[in-house]
Amino acid sequence: MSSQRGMIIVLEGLDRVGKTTQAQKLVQSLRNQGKNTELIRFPDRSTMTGNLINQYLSGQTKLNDHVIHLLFTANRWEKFDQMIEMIKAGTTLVIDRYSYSGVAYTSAKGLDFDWCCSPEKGLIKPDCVLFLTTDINESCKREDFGQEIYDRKEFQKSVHQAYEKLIDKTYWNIIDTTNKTIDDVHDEILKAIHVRSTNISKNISYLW
Ligand code: NYM
Ligand code: MG
Repeated sequence: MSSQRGMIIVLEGLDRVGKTTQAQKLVQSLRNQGKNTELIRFPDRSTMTGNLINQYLSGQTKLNDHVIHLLFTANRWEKFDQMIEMIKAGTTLVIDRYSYSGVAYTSAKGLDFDWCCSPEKGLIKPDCVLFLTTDINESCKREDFGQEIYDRKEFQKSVHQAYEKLIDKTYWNIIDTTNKTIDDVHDEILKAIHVRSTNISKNISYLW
């Protein structure tokens, strides 16, 4: 057991903004610094709920908007115990999408914002959220955009507006990636995390 708990870092943002690339690079850099680090991605499509979510996102299965919302949340609760264990053991978690995606994407459909937040209550609160932004006209042109049901430009604009309601400067960093290289964005992320890491509470906090 390590004496210090692991840091919890979440990457958020619209589809094709570069979260997955940055999450992978971040894990590599933190490991190079000698920190035990694990990458977690939501939705985790490998579980039973993840399989249903995948069918929904790919358009194979239709589901009521409330049902799919709760499946995304359940997909996070499935990982809860394991995440607690890892954090307590001193492992840093880099998480590619989390509850903020859940609330932003579902509330962008018109569902009640508070209702969207409520099943997330009790999940682990991250120490830091890195909110990656870019010009939507650019991200919508990127390879693979359009493959899943939420990949429509007008909907992405609504999701962005919903994300804005969630921004909390006390633990969010907005990283504008427009016209920046992957390495520039990576450096900005490392700096942001360094600043946040000096201010981590001993105890784990919970949403919301
Ligand atoms: N998504 C993701 C949600 O609608 N709710 C959630 O809770 C999460 C975690 O799933 N368009 C949406 C956002 C994405 C899609 O994610 C799949 P990704 O990172 O593109 O695989
Ligand atoms: Mg996507």
